[in-house]
Amino acid sequence: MKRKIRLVMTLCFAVLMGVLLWSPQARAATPVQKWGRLSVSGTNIVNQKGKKVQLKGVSTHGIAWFPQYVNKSCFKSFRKMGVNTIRLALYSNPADGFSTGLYSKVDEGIRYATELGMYVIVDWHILNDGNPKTHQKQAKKFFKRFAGKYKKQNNILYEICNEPNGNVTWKKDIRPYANKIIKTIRKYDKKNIIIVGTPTWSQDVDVAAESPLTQKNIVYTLHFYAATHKDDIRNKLKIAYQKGLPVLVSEFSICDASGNGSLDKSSAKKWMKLLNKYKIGYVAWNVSNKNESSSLIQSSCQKTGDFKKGNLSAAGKWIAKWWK
Ligand code: IDC
Repeated sequence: MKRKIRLVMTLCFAVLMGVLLWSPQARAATPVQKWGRLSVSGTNIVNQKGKKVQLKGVSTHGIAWFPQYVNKSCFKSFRKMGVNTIRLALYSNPADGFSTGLYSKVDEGIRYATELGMYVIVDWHILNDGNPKTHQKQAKKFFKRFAGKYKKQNNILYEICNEPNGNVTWKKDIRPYANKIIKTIRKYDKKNIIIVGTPTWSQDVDVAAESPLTQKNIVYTLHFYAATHKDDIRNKLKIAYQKGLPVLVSEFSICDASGNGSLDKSSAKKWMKLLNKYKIGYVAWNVSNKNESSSLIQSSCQKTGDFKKGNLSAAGKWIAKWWK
């Protein structure tokens, strides 16, 4: 008899635990479960309820050079530290490793981020190719493939030109390029946010604010490296924001613009305060252990996942304080 009672009680306990563990309240919600599909409202990115939200992300290095960090354990350890967004950087220039063979790596990254309930930025990383028009044909094919494949997901953002630079203007080059690529993406994906680069390595958001695009759910990129980019660029952000331009910092670090050199924490602090004031999201460059100051992982760390705060570089440790 006693044994029967014990058995019944154990069963009841097991059922109760099951119910508790599976109830939505008890399961820790992922970023995407909490916010759902993002959109742009006025100057800000908002969640499915229309509330302003801040993306806090990390960017891979070029996935041609550091593909080993595109893995679930790596992304999960950043999620644990408070990161809600992964940016997958595919350099568009063949000399910087571009190859269509890397599309499956991007697919893999999207899958891991999706399984973890994180947002994922698919970044067409133009840099040494300067003008986004240089590889426009390839860009169109790229976004046709990715928007076609992921149009039903609610956690994708498309970044269509990382950093236009050189003899490139907003009106003659970037704006027309953006209009074409946005059209390509919108044939498939009608809703997810599209991120558009700005002149001078994505610093001139003030120029974009003078003649913004007219489509919905567009944000404009401002990139900064705190030791190089200071009040002059912060002023560009203030001007753009006050004019009503929605901005996302889809790449930054706290060292100089080479991705190396010493950290400028005082400039970095000014940046973070300004971004938090405006509720603008930010994505840190880069997830690798390359021996340069912008790498988020210590160069002595050989792991490719399961990172703890102790594995982060000096820049990583400083930035991680802003994630929680
Ligand atoms: C840098 C990497 C470096 C790599 C170089 C290739 O940190 O390891 O050798 O690219 O050209 C950017 C770019 C980003 C740069 C980074 C630092 O978006 O690709 O990465 N940076 O220079 N804009 C401003 C700085």
